[in-house]
Amino acid sequence: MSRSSGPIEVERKFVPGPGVEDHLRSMGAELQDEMVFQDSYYDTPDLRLTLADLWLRRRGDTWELKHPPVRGARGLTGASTQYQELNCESEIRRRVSEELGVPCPPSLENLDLEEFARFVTTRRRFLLSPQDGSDFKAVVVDLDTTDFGFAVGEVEVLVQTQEEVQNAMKKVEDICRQLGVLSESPVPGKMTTFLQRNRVEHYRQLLEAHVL
Ligand code: V4E
Repeated sequence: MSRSSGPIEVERKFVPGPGVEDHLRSMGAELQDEMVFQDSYYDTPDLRLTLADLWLRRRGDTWELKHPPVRGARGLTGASTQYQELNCESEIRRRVSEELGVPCPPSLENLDLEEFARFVTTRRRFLLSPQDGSDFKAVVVDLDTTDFGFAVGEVEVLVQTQEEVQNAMKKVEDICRQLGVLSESPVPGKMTTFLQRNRVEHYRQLLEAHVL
């Protein structure tokens, strides 16, 4: 069993229609939280982090790094994604400096990083409690709208090991099907849309590298 540090987020995005909240409630989902947060994303000037599918951001006051759980692989598989998220600043520094081939600095600010995106998200988070016999603790459904006029939904399950990812993908797909929002091709998220609209060359390079 390959246990990695921190849970693996298995996710599938969807286009939220007007009746999505009613539909979620009819499936037994409950609104858990509504939150507003600002994300700032960082990369080197030559985009080495995002071209390697590493997504470094500050969400509020917290540094977060999303990276594929399998080194060298991509997080996008079919229409689903799997990413591991690090929230510990020292672990993030270690992973980022390793990727850039430089010694681990005392602070992320010592690395030659530039902000390439910043936006505010309003998120309504719904929880689907586990059914009897389910392998998963809970399924989270986030409904996000951004300050650049974009809306997207995400169905997410957390797992601890790579062996559980396949089952989690099936679960996420099943929930999307029940919600009537299943798309066979990946649905663009907030970042993809932000880059497409505001950073065309960065977006083009990520497409060419098969990151998006
Ligand atoms: C991993 C990733 C990016 C970072 C943002 O991740 P995402 O899950 O889209 O955002 P968010 O704010 O909902 O994060 P959460 O709050 O759930 O932690 S930007 C692009 N990627 C890669 C990626 C991809 N290649 N394809 C798809 C469909 N999504 C993301």
